Amino acid sequence: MSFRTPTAVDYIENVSPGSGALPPRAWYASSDAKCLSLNGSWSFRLSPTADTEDDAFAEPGYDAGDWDRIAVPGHWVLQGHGSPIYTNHLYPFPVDPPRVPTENPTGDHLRVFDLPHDWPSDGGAVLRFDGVESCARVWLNGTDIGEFKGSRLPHEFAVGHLLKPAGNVLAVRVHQWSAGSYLEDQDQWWLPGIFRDVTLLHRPAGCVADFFVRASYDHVTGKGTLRVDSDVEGRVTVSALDIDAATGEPVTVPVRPWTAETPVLYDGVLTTEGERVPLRIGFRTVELSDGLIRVNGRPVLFKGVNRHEWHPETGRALDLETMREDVLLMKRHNLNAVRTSHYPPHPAFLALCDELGLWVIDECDLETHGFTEQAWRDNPVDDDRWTPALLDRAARMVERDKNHPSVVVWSLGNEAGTGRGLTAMAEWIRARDSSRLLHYEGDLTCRDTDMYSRMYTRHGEVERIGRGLDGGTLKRRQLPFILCEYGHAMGNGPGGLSDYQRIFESYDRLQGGFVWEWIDHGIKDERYGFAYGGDFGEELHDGNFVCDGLLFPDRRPSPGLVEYKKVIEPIRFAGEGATTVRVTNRHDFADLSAFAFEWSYQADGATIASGPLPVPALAPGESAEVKLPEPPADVPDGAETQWTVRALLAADTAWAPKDHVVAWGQFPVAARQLPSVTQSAAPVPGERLITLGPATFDARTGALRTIGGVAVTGLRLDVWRATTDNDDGAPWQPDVRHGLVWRKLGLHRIHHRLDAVDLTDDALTVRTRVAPAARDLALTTRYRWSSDGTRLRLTVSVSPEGDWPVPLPRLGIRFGLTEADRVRWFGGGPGEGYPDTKSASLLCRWESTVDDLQTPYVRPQENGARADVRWAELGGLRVEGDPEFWFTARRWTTEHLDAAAHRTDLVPGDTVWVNLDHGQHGIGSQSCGPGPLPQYHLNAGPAEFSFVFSVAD
Ligand code: IPT
Repeated sequence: MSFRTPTAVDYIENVSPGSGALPPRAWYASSDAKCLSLNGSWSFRLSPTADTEDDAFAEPGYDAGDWDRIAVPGHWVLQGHGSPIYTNHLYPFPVDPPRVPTENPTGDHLRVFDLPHDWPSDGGAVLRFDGVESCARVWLNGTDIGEFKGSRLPHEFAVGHLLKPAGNVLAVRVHQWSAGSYLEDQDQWWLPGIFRDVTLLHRPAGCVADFFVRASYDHVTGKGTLRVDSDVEGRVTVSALDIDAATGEPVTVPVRPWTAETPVLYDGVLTTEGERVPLRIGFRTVELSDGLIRVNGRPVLFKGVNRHEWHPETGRALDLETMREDVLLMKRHNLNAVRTSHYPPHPAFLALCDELGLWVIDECDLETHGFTEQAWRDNPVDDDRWTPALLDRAARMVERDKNHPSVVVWSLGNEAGTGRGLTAMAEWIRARDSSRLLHYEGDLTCRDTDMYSRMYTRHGEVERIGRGLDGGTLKRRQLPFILCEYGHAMGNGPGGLSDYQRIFESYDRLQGGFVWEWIDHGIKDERYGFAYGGDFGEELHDGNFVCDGLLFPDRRPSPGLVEYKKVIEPIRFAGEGATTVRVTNRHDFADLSAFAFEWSYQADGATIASGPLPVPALAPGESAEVKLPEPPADVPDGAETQWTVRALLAADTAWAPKDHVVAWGQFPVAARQLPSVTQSAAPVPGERLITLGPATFDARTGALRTIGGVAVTGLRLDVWRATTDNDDGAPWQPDVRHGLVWRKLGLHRIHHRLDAVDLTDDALTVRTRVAPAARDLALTTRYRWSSDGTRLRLTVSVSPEGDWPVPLPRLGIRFGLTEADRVRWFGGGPGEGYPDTKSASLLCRWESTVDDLQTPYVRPQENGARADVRWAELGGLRVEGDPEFWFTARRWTTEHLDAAAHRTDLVPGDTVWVNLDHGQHGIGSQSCGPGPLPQYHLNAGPAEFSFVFSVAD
């Protein structure tokens, strides 16, 4: 005898995309047909399995009085019912497609609604779900109208015949797991629920069903051709272009083209017998020609980012303001492209990309990454039974989004291996829409694609690809190259962006890339501030790998975004001596007429003069030598001087106000004079203390005690940093993972042996041997103190003993100060910078509090170093560097920082710990890519560096 799952729930494990839904079509808001949002508070009941409860709740009259309430759109696991699960590529259930676990959290959603009084009694109606994870079954007024899968895709049902003026009962049963889950193995939280809008649309007789706006641009003639194909005949009008044409009829007129830099949209109307539909038309032509991706005849360089939909409180249920904020932040940080990793976003996001100007790679809701664990055996994309589901997903994306000018590339999905299903999707898409290009990364032969795309490829290989030396299939060799993911922005980093950009700009074949990723998917959490994988007791999880964005979860830009903005700025300044600056317009389409330029002149970091800089309205790609004014005469003697030039918006734009800084450059004039201290004071030994100039030292150990009365504790050599995610690296990285080796060597538990305290006429010298237990490696370290009576100079000399197999994390000194709060410095700022992340570090005088120096990485780790610091003042002390140094100050020790798992673990102590570093190891991108390039390694070798301490004014 055998028992079976009741047939009523068979649809969950069925490979078919669903039943009952209408064919996919364009997503639009009608000008005149009524619609009713069904978003809001719904009744909700959660069951542990798909069949715990029967479907009686769908019947009119059912009493759901004792149910909970839930916000729609929303995810129930973020509203107190069950918990979120985070896995990168592992399926959080046994892999046995298309079967799913018996434990299948199932949310019954119920909403009773009346039609508005003015809802027309004629015509039909459509019920639209914009996104439900992962499988839903729907009843209206007790009638089962169908079920569907495809979480981030719209599904519509014809419901006109079922509607009543009042008391309509909409019942939706949502299952967390379904056959569809096998196609949705994206690296993100598993978040079940009705997470996008639910809308009832009136469909008047003679209304528009589906339509396709085809608006191309001929860059030779300057004319655009518009043709709107519509299932229902009608007329198309565009008043600004004097267009009044029948649907299906092409019209060619002079137009201004749409580009991401110049997003010109023409308002039009599609009128059928029953409805008017507003159109926002952008004329542009996307093509692959001569091996390059061209828009309107010109190759484009993608300066992109991968965007998942994320809000720290509502997950993937985003409101319009949040979507707009994303686009504004992207534009303000010089991004020009977005890959909608790894599913089509809420359609309103694409409308914002049309309006504000971003190139979009629209990616299908498809990833089967977990099959890599079984060498891709049983991969649904290579199994014909799944092909209808794949084609359904492709069609739902293309039909929904086909009228967005910003969408220039369709992507088949992400990390789904290879297979016939992908080819079938590509063939369908090409047949339906030949006006865009195709992307898929997972197939090295590029069988189905128009571009060779890779992820996390190291710099050297990208350069070889740029030179065309990478081999591959004949087809691949003829294609342009993009990095659909690079620069893994997990924690501190990514490093090496400027080096990538240099390579992209050197070879035509390289058409840019998309940094991984836009925002940390941290979940707002009372316990931790922001939670990540494992914080909800998941049996399988991938920790903070879900926090790898250029924005913190609360959308504050991280230093990575500031760095990226600088690296990709569309206007470049190069200093040519001190009298001229070379300005290059690196836009692909726009001239420089929208920008104002200014110069300023700094002496020791303080601006002493500034003014406008006349720059011609250079065409894209053009450069000009621009004369700088006479430098100011009243420069203090011996001051370090420099020019700073900036490009600002000359007027308000749709995405930033006038004076928003788009690009800048700095050029040194007079070099810095290094601090010098005459060694005139002699150390004076006392019973317990030695006095030297303004300082006292412990007579036995030679340890510094005070400078000018300011207590200084624990000053000594420091080589350890709280390893970053990029130091620790990802397990699959082939290269040495420095963070692991550092810890294995014991660099976090190093001993300082005191060998000698020597007093001479002009110095106090302390000799030590700095080494970890169990190792024969050491850094012989000498601290030499001298003074002119008021200033105190420390020279640290370090020589490595033994064979150091890896670079050092950092090399410098650390010490503790009490009562330090405000910090002033002359050096790089305002934010942090490390050897391969300091392009955006602006040389200037800065001020901050110690707290504001901290970068709030969701998982605490090394952060906050200011680069190229000449001098810094805090806690009553001033320190000058010979040479410049890296400056860090925090209210906890490196050991505390290293031990912390969340920001809430960091508890300020009484002491401010200061690190003055001669060197820092680079950051790189090894949390999912290559480590720092060799030129950013802090190799162990003999080193000497000095600091001059004095009492701050
Ligand atoms: C790559 C994925 O495409 C992306 O979704 C994300 O997981 C990213 O890595 C890492 O954060 S896949 C990786 C194994 C190269």
